[in-house]
Amino acid sequence: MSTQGGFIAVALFAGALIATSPVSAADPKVSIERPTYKYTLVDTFEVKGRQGVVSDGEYYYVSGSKGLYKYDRLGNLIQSNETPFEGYPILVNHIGGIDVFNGEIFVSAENFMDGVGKDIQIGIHDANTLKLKRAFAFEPSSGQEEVSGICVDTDKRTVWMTSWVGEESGRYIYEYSLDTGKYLRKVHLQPVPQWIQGIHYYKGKLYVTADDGTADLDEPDNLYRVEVTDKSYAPVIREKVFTEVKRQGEIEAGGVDPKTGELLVLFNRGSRIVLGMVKGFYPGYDREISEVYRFKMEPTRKERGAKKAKKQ
Ligand SMILES: [Ca+2]
Ligand SMILES: [Ca+2]
Repeated sequence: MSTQGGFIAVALFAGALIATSPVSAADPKVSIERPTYKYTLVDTFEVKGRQGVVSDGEYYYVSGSKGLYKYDRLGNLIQSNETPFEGYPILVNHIGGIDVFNGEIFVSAENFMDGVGKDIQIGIHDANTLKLKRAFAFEPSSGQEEVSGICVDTDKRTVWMTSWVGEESGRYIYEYSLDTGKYLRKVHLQPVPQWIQGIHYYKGKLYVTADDGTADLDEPDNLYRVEVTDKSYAPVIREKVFTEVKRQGEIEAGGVDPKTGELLVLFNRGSRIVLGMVKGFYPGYDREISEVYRFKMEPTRKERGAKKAKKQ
């Protein structure tokens, strides 16, 4: 019986290898077509900012289009910076997603006007004061025309940025040196998620959130995993469909809490968004509600291994 089971398992595994080989040349042992984690909703809490959320394990940091906010573990607002653009070397008026690393908040900042971002900068703020410490300008020759999200690859010490503006700009994610701010390269997403709003790095992988579900039609937004290597392109795999939200709206940026291993994602609901701008509200709403959703993450591969171990 066990031999037969083993034979079937081997045959299935071989089948999986054949099926995935054209897209998993980087590591043929791993099927890249499946989600890496299973996500279970824990709870939600309302916040002031509408752009992104991250955690350093001690606090939650939230970005608004024109503000930075710090919340304690219970979801109480404990600090705000509503003049976050003070000190930027080039004028900016818009913040997208953020990340936090080593006591510093990495802010995706730009001068956003008429659907296009100009003078993109990586603003590095003190996590204690929320004030700007230093800023790096982006490289215009990269072709990036807007910045919606940012994250730090803490292993490679690089910074990644995304573009919400599509076409050529939105087809890539853009990598910079964490230490010098130097532009390194852009990586072509295959396929390209629509309306990318955020990016985060966790345990060797990059993930992007995409506002690709149409709220008017009750379509959910999605999280995608990007399998980056040293190649100029990277396969994109759907990691999660956000069907649990209270009302379909706009997904924004998120990240993983390093202490709890929970996925944090910011969602906006209630407002009708036309071309990136709030244009009135849905029935039953007189304001836009921004909430952080917390999801428990369990590795899908380990889970299968654990179940097998129990049976034996
Ligand atoms: Ca955004
Ligand atoms: Ca949406």
